[in-house]
Amino acid sequence: MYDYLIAFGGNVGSTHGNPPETMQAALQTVVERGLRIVDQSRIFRSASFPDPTGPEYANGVFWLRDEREPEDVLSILHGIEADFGRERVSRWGERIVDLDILSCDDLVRPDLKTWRDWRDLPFERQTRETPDRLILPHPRLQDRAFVLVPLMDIAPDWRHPVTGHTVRQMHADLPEKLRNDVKPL
Ligand code: A4P
Ligand code: MG
Repeated sequence: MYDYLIAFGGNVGSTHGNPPETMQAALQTVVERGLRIVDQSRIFRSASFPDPTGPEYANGVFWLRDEREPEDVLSILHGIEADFGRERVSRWGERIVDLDILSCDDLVRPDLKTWRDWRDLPFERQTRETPDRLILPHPRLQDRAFVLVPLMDIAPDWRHPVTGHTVRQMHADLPEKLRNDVKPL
């Protein structure tokens, strides 16, 4: 059995309603596809990153327990994104629902060097380059208030397998302005 932390977010409405309603529907679909949610955060709203003038996001995280391998879980999540009508138009573009694997136990994939290369990618290249394979833990986890604030609801003591930092520490290390921008609905 693996313990997964998954992030979800979206800033475009769908047939299910506005972004928060769409996130609720996506969670229901995760369960319908046979994935077992052990715990989930509240849903939060936050300004669009990196351009705060874009439509506001709804974000949250959940904890899954599953025997499937990370690649198989990711392909189930991608199937849900596709069914919700997400089109990958641009890097960090608007999206109906984005489902990212934040972590799977303490696995580091594909290897430590590749993980570090993605984690240390300069911001300008982050906006252009997308990994073509699964990177674990998610290389932007420590930077994203819209991930760390919801993680404080369900996994404050989870420890990053490379840095050794807990969610609580990563959250405390964020600039206060970023943290305060992520508000419960
Ligand atoms: N991939 C590699 N590792 C992973 C992983 N751990 N989980 C690959 C999921 N996918 C992973 O992903 C592109 C490819 O990355 C996948 O095909 C997979 O093989 P994607 O989800 O299409 O890319 P993305 O979502 O545009 O980028 P990424 O890196 O997930 O960025 P973020 O950080 O999710 O940024 N502002 C607010 N307020 N809230 C948001 O949720 N989200 C984004 C997207 C930008 N701004 C936001 C939010
Ligand atoms: Mg994503």
